[in-house]
Amino acid sequence: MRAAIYPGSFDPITLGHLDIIKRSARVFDRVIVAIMVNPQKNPLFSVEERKTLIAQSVQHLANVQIDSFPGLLVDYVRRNHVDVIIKGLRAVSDFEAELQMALMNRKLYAGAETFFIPTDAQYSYISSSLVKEIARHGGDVKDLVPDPVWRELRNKYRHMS
Ligand code: COD
Repeated sequence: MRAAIYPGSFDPITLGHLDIIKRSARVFDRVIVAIMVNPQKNPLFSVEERKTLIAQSVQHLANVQIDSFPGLLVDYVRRNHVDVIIKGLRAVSDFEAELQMALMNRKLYAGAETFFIPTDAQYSYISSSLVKEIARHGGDVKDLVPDPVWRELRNKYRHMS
């Protein structure tokens, strides 16, 4: 049984994230989507809201589970016997930061192997922060996020088209 973890902030989950989850679920026996809780960030959605939105978006994927964790990713990986850390890559700029984290995670725990999955080109420009900015200013993000997230953003920003 090969288990992978896909860690992130997921504030909120986007179609780019969902594509990486779907493709990982085809390769690994079990995929854990883990919301890594960073107390220094000021998220739009609470951890519980993010969990619910991810659960609604992946309900058709039987081997995907959702969790949250407030500590170091490598501690979660070690404790839960996870084989692989999945990261999505959109651009060279992602690669620089992700490579640094992959090397640091492996330094902290030699069992932490990171696999990179390139974004699907149609989602390469999507980020949670741009989605939030567009929604906050009333723009439509329907083509960028799963339907449950779109509905929730409309609730939060009622003037959105
Ligand atoms: N297409 C494909 N992949 C995408 C897309 C897209 N459109 N958008 C984002 N992604 C990828 C990102 O590259 C990332 O791999 C993943 O999806 C999650 O993205 P975000 O933005 O939700 O999450 P981040 O980048 O804020 O997550 C950073 C972590 C939470 C993973 C990191 O900070 C972490 O591991 N924190 C835990 C504490 C820790 O261990 N720190 C030491 C790290 S060395």
